[in-house]
Amino acid sequence: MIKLTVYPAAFGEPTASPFCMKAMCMFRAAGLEYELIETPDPRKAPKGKLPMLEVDGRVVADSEDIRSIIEVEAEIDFDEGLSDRDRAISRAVIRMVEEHVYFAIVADRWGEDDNWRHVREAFFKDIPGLFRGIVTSFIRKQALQQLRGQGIGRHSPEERFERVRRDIISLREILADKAYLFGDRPTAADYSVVPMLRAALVTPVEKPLAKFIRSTPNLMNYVTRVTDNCYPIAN
Ligand SMILES: N[C@@H](CCC(=O)N[C@@H](CS)C(=O)NCC(=O)O)C(=O)O
Repeated sequence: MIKLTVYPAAFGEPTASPFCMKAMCMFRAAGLEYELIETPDPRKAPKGKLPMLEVDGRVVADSEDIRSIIEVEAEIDFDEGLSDRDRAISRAVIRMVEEHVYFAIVADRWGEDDNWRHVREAFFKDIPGLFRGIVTSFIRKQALQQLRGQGIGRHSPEERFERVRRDIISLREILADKAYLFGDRPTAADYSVVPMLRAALVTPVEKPLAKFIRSTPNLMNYVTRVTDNCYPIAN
């Protein structure tokens, strides 16, 4: 049995992580059986991040490699029927949301004090009260250092929003009036983009990024469509 390890639910989402959500959507789309394991602690994962997958004695880190495993195991191609050009755009879109939009969301959540209070409560509630303050301050500091290293942490909230606003406009234009990013059926990019848009939307204290997504009707309808049709069905 394939085992998928993800973060537990948070902020009304089945898992706290958009990458874990992407993996769960891909499993649903592939119709593959798997055992879901939840942990708040990613330290045992090969790259210290989740999701992580275990199959035939192998441990696979990273949702991109998990995608490849799912496609091989289920003998499917999530992007079947897409032209080479659309496959290339799909890859670029996935990179944009996972390597740019994602970090803007992390900055909104971990960098801003109003959201950080909620993040600390939601993600670290199992740490005993006595240590929680010290441990979570340390983890937050590390996260903020990573944001500086990545680059987005060097921008002000206003600059950050302006950069990510252009990404959302790109998504709006690629989607246009289609049901899914590349036509009338979901493909790999949808499993990556919608968990990321939802992560912005469910961030407890609403930031300009979420407001902008909310004010974009085709994207909001798309989020609802993908959630209804591609998210794992609750037990
Ligand atoms: N490229 C990875 C990114 C996964 C990722 O960033 N996961 C985050 C949660 S959303 C994580 O586990 N972070 C822990 C850490 O950075 O310490 C993927 O696609 O799976």
